[in-house]
Amino acid sequence: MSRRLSIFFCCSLLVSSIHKSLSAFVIEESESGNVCLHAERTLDLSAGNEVTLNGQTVASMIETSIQSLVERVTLLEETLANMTAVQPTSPYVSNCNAPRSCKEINVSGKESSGVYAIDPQDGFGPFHVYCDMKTEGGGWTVFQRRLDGSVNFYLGWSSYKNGFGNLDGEFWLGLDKIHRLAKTKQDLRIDLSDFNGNKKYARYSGFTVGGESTDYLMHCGKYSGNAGDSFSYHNNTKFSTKDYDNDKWSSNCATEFKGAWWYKHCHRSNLNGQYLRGNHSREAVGVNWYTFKGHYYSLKFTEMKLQPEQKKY
Ligand SMILES: [Ca+2]
Repeated sequence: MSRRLSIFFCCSLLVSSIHKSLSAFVIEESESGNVCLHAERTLDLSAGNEVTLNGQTVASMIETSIQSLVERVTLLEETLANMTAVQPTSPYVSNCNAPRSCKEINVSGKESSGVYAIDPQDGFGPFHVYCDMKTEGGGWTVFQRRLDGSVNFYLGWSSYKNGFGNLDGEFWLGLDKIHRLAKTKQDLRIDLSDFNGNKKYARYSGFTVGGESTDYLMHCGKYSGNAGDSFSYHNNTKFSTKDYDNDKWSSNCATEFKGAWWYKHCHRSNLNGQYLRGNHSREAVGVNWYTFKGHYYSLKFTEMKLQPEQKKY
């Protein structure tokens, strides 16, 4: 004896369009265990047989279904045609092979200081920086330089946010980019020279700069070097410009001391101050590093640079 497992109707488009027929199939399992399928009954639709289900002919049910499908496809086509192109949220797709920092470029074998493209791989795209490949092992990304007084540094918030100057000369890289480079702890190195050729430096571990929503809150860690520590005083302060006072003084440090800096109330260093070429009479308005030349001497040369903290490449 065979056992009837199930009965089903098959009315595929193929069957209906080619054979115009409707079949009832039976799956049976024989005593030997073989499963077989055979058409138990086939109705010829093309010959005018009117098979009805729930009072509707099968042919009209298929017709209705196809019509419904056509309407839905038409609606989809119209919707697609009316859609406008949507810009991706990030206009740049990172090149995963691009160097993330001057340190990576240095390690890859480039030993000449100069302008290079780097990409922190954060989805905001590459940009150009000046890489110092000579100082203390090389691979420093420079983000500030004073050199000859050719660039006006007494500028407002948007200028300090976006950067200004020339990477081969005097410049400020911009706080947005500095933040992208210093989201995680960096080594910070500051090189200084006076007009008599004396060179000093200050080094800090754990340098970080927050994003604009934090007003570029800066942290720095342990000092080393020979210029004296004139930056730890500014640890845990926000950036201030002449048009945006985030300092801890009742008045505005940036306008008082003609610069833009992580002022507290107010400063031990003012490397974005006025380029006054050595001694000046008004206190603390020049390119000052208090523990090197005091508050009445404007330095000849400054460079601020960073690289990933104690990272092995
Ligand atoms: Ca203030």
